[in-house]
Amino acid sequence: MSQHFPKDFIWGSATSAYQIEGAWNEDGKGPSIWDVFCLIPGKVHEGDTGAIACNHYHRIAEDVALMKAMGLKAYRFSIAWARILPAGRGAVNQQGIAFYNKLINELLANGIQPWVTLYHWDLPAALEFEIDGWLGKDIADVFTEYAEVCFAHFGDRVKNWITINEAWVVAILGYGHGVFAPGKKSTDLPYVAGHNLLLAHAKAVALYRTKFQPLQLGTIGITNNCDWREPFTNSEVDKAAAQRALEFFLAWFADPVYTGDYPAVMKERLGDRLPTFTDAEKKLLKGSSDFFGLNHYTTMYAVDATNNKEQGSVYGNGGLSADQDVNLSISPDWKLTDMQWAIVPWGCKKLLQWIAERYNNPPIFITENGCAFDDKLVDGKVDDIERVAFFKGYITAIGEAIDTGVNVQGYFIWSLMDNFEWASGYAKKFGIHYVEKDSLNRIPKASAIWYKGVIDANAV
Ligand code: PNW
Repeated sequence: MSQHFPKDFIWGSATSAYQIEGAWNEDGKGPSIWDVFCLIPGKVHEGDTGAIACNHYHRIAEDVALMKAMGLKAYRFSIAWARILPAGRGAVNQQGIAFYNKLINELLANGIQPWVTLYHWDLPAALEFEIDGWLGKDIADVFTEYAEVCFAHFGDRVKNWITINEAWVVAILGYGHGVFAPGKKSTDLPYVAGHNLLLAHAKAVALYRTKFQPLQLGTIGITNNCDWREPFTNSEVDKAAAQRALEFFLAWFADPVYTGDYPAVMKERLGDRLPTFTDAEKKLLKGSSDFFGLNHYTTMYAVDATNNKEQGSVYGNGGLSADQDVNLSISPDWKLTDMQWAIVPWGCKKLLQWIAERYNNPPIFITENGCAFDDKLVDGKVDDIERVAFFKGYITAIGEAIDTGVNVQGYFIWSLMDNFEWASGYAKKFGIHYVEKDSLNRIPKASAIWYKGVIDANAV
């Protein structure tokens, strides 16, 4: 499998601040919407919170040592906005700056490239109260101020920036289904939040490009998530349904970044529920990503639901389905992870080809791919056969996509360590190293050893 990968392919692993750091109110950090959301009864499985999580805040040295032992060349993490700006804007918390300086320096000292996400869902709570979070008209500018603080303090050493992680999840799960912070349930607000997330991305990139990139010489982009949608039959209506589902999922956020505007199908179906960009905003958006960041986990079949609205009106894993008239399903033959996400490596290959075709073969970095399975200890180690099989399947499929000309340049496993899985709490385990919700254990997994083998085999 290894022969498909270019020699300078980036092999890494990823995490996010709220899911691993803990130290939720230490050293001057302000509360985020996830700190608050977790305290609301019924929102998170068994009332779990990220207050301690993997305690990464206090374990930088040993966690970076684990990365080094695994042979990682790159580590994707996110900055907790409220550690840097406790009230979301205004005064900078120097202890927050010091924490990320220490992490970045430790990574570089160990030959690991930092890939930094500015926003992985932990909005400072002050901004939710004061300016209505991602619904507020000023949020894009406030995000850009925060981004500037990060570029100014870390950009001398950080050369890979990701503005927003998964705007789809923020918009649909945070403002549509209400299952993620800030917990709003609405059919219209996801499109408003999504609009502001895109503008925040574009403004931060414009600032980086004018003020920092010429000297710092880094790259900047956005990471979107998308499943593959396979037409359930060969009928024209099902093929169109699958295409529509992908446009409502991925093109919603990728078209503006590559073409300057939303997909036609969204404009037609949503009418004035979809905000519009001014000409200046279109210009700012078009070409605003140096690379295509993709998080990919699973595949579903798509069926046209135009004449079957009672099923289509239930939202599924694809957004607000009533807007799309698409019904989703999975094959009983597909194996599932413990998240109940189907394991379909060929879906990953098809999605990569779809992106290459629609967006003129951009450099793609898979910034997340992975699976949840319970850990069974054998002689003190996790013999995670299913996870090894998952990675073999997906990495082989990615290699095949590269063979057909798709420009994939990197792959980050989700996640470096098992962590706080948002509304699912600690119930489902991801990643390479196993962490008890309140203990300090990191136990090696067979998949980590296997992944090291892949990295070594592809070493430059
Ligand atoms: C991503 N969905 O979340 C996030 O970037 C990670 O923080 C998270 O731990 C990981 O994937 C695993 O869930 C998603 O409903 C959450 O389609 C939900 C969905 C997709 C991605």
